[in-house]
Amino acid sequence: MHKRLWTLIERGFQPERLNHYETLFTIGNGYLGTRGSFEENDQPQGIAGTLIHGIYDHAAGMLVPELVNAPNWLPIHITVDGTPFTLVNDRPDNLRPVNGALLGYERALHLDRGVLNRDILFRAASGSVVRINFERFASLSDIHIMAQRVRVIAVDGSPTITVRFGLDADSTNTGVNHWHPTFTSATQEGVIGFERMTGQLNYRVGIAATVTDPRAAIEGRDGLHPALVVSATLAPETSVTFDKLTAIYTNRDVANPLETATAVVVAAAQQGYDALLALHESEWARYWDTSDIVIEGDDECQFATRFTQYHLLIAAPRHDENVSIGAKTLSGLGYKGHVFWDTELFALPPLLLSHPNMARNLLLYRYHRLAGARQKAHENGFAGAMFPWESTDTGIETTPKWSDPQPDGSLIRIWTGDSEQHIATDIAYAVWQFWRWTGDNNFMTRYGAEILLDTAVFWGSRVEAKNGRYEISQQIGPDEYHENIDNSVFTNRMVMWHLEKALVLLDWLQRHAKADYKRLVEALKITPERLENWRDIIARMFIPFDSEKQLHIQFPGFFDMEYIPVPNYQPRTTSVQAILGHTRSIQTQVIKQADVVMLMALLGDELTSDEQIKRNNWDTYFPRTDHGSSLSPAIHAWVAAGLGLIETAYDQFYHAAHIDLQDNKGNVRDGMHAAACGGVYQALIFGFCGLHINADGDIAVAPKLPEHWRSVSFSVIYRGEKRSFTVRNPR
Ligand code: IFM
Repeated sequence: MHKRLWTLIERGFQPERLNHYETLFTIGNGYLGTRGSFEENDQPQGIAGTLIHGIYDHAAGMLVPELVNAPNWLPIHITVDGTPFTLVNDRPDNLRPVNGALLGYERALHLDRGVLNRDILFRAASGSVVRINFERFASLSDIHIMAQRVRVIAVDGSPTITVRFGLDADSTNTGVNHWHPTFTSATQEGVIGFERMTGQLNYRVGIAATVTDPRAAIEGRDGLHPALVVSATLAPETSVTFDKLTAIYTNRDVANPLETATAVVVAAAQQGYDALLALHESEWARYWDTSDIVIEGDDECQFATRFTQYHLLIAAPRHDENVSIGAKTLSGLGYKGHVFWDTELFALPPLLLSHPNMARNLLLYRYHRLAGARQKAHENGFAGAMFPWESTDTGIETTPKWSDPQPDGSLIRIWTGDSEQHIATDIAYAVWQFWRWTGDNNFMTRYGAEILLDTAVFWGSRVEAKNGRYEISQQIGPDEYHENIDNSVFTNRMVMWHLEKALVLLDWLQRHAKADYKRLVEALKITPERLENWRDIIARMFIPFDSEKQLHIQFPGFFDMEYIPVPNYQPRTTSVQAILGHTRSIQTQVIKQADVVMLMALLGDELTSDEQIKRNNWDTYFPRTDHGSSLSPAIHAWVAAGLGLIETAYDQFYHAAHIDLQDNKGNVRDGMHAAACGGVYQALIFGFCGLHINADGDIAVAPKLPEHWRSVSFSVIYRGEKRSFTVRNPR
């Protein structure tokens, strides 16, 4: 195994990339994610963050709830002969004679085993030189345990070192406090910790830590920053190693989070760091067994692909069917931890094919939130289930109505929560795909069918019988630059697809699961009139199409707007929308992200099997697309590969795979782009490798690889069986 192709490395401290790298170097285990902040916790610009799935709070004065930044379990402060180890000192403006000097720095995130290392060479004011190795992981075998190891080696001199292993209860969401002022402290000997409660929703988070060294003494036990402190004097060229273990529970897990965390961390200390690490690593090996994709002939894309899949794996809940993956995973505070269509159409498919149970959890999250979706439908005067555009723990609509204040103080109305209604069908699409690929009838009859059918009931009540056909007004399609338009071809066609599948499903239920059929038909009031209405909608839904030019029309009136040749705006470091300004760009044909092209990706030949129409759509919409959203390039790569436009597909794929690594949009500080990560997988597997279910119900590949790729190897789980493929480039 080439370690290089599994390791993200930062050579030399790069303070200008501090926040970007905090995101990239995130570790996690599907329960929580912890940004790559430093143990010494003293970077003034740093955004430390541990986000735990499901812990949302709505602070006073905020428009919507957000994931809460949990207490910081990372702090480890080291002094060498009394000189505090810090990277801040390394900045020329901070250099004071009493401080030490940073002589070397390297950080490595091992994607194969979910372990983060940082190696430092540091000279104290006394002249002693030490090497410090930090290591941390969030255990994948016991998701409540976090482990840190610090090793100090005397390189020159005989230093006395003091290490303060702390916990920090004072965390905020970049200044917004979500914590109730009172807290409870741990009382067990050798253990520090506390329990905090969120201010609005009363979620409780208990955290307990210990150090596996009998000399460790407790300081500040009853405060918000308790610590365990150890000192040692090192003979030249000797070393000392300390292990700090932390356990975290919330009242979503157990009734008594602090007590449980305390008991668990004590037991973990008895197991010891090495045993915990070995268990963690073997779980990671199991993850990669079905998640790894090997690309021969392109080391750069090989690494970037692994990097994106690592980030999906650490964000995906394994043991919880009541949480889901937010648009920015658990690696940053962007989009406030809210769940969008990014999950079902982008992040879920890789999990569906490699770890179906995790995909199942994501769908169950929606199932358990049907009440919120029904509430939204009811409040808007519709029947059935209308899922929210942005979702949190409650499942009610949590899209803010207004933006944060703009530089001039103005607020912009956000319409997506009102009008981006295609989310209902996106979720139904994911349910359908889950059924197709897993063949899990049990899931479908118990859960999936209710989602797919009640969202169909919603659409039946939502579409408008107008002009002798069915129309849907006031929509936002995937292209969010054009708001509140009528008859988005994406939405209308997906609704048609949705109702078709609802009928197929009902037919299947009637034949194979009679009791469930009866239960659902009664509960969801799927009357013969309703079914007749669905058939009529399928027959007469308005699908905007230019029969002269033989292409789909994104929405009527789209081509009447000003044409802007997007490819001419190169090279650019910002979106065309930003260059033209909001007011002008919405009156042009500039598209934010794959829209008709998204429809082509999702429906393939079901949209059209006519190669000329496919090509016309592509030739029309690709040059109009701004890729103002990170969701866009991977979908273009997928579709371009299918069309045999391999060079373009590769460019788009490369772009998608590096969105976070290269921080092209300058916003990775706020977290990883979950959808781009999921899109990379789909572009590779469905696009370049052409994986599909064939007419015989088996899976097959139809590869079209970039010229310089020798082969791609991957495995998927199809109907409970692991199937492995290697596709080769004939050239
Ligand atoms: O869901 C996306 C949307 O498609 C584009 N804007 C960002 C959202 C969250 O990633």
